[in-house]
Amino acid sequence: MKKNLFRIVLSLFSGVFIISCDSILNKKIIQPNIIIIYTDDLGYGDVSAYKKGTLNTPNIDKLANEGIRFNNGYSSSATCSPSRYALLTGIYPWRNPRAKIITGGSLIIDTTEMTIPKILKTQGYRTGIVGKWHLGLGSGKINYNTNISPGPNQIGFDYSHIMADTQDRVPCVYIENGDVINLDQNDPIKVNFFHEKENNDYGLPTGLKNPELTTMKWHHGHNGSIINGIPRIGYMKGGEKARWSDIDMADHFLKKAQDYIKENKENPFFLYYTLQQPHVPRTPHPRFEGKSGMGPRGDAIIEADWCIGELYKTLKSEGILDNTLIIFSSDNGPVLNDGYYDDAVEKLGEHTPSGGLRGGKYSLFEAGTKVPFITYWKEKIKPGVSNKIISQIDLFNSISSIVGAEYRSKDGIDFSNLIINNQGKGRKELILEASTRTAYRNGDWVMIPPYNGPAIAPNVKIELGNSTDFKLYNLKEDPYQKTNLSKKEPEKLNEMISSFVKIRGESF
Ligand code: NG6
Ligand code: CA
Repeated sequence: MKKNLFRIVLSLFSGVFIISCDSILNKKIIQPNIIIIYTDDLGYGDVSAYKKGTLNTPNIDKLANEGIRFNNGYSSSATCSPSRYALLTGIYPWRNPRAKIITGGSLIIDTTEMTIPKILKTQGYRTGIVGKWHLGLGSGKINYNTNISPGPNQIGFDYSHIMADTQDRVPCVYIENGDVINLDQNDPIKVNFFHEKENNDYGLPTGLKNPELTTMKWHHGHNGSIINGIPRIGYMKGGEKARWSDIDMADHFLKKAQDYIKENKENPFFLYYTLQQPHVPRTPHPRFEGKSGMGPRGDAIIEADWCIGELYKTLKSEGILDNTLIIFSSDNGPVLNDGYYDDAVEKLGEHTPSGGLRGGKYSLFEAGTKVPFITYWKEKIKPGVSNKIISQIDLFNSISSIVGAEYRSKDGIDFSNLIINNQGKGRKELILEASTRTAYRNGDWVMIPPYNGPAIAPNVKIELGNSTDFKLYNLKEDPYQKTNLSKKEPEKLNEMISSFVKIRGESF
């Protein structure tokens, strides 16, 4: 009774609806450990289970081949912060004007909002995040020299060990439960960014002034403070002892994730393991250098795959593999040159990060948001492939259902039956987002409205989906979006526009 009252009060505050709905597991409530493994900028074709090619990801493939490989799995957005917002809240990112790529900004999840870790806490789970956060911290200019709040610990995580934004943004330090690790109070951290009034490089070397001091050269953006030879987005002073080592980042996060698993294996736990690869700057440990033959981007993917294999081994050696549901995906599609000269373009060879899909990161075309999406649960999930449409936005409702909780977000759908039993329908329709622009998928059809802006992003050289006309594609016949059918199929186009407007509103 107390618990129910608590839930009702919580739901009133969070605006999340509680509906009575049976769990897919026929009311038998089970509490598997749940791990979401989330990569950064990994494309649909970067996983060899999706696209056999020159790059091999045996550990991710194992999850895909022994679990369910979703061929129509989507992130909510073609960039990071909005996707991560939607994943944790089950709310479309375009509903939240603050859900844009964050550079030193405030927390974009309201502390009263319901989140996946909060749901799991109501069911007695321990909850932790290890890796990239990128959902903002604090509620104003962040002071890294005191406990930083609100952050992950205020939106449902009992434990957090994170980098604040991205590996290419300052401050280059790890933050555990709100405190910068190894911070020396006599060497306080100061940070500011190009967009801030201060715009102060503290008189320290930058990529712009001192390119000779960089070991990785910037191509566009990324010409602020030089940390470990890498010029970053923004300026940073102090915190020398707290700075991360880029080449050790993968090992660092892996170790923290493994420790968390070991410490919490007696309780049901949730781990949100958010790897930094293959986002820029790509800094695989030297033991992975040259392994892919594709330069640092390929090597970083091999490193990420290795980390996932090691995490898997830990689950096995701790005896909890068969009681752990693993969900693997990526926050957005792939990009090659995202701001540094790192041979990603030059050494790509035959590899197709998007698996041939049109576009990439930042794009409204398929490759922006169609990403690897895998669910794995040893013995419980039968190996299979699904062509049903599913979005990361659906994980909120689905996870809630799996653990027998009744929270449902208004934008998500409970696909627990699909995720675990490979049964039931997928989504009929879905709004896709890229840098606040939106498109619409319904069944096999995709409609992209007209948007101003360059057709191809000048630096990253990715087709963004901007044009003066409506675009309409039938993915069944044309998965690579080569033929715009908007003129040939005016009725279909109108039908798509009106369904889109119903969800999105007129002001898309
Ligand atoms: C962009 C950065 C890009 C990357 C991206 C965020 C420039 C020119 N580009 O602004 O390098 O950091 O933000 O990527 O600075 S995401 O995957 O976290 O969304
Ligand atoms: Ca990303």
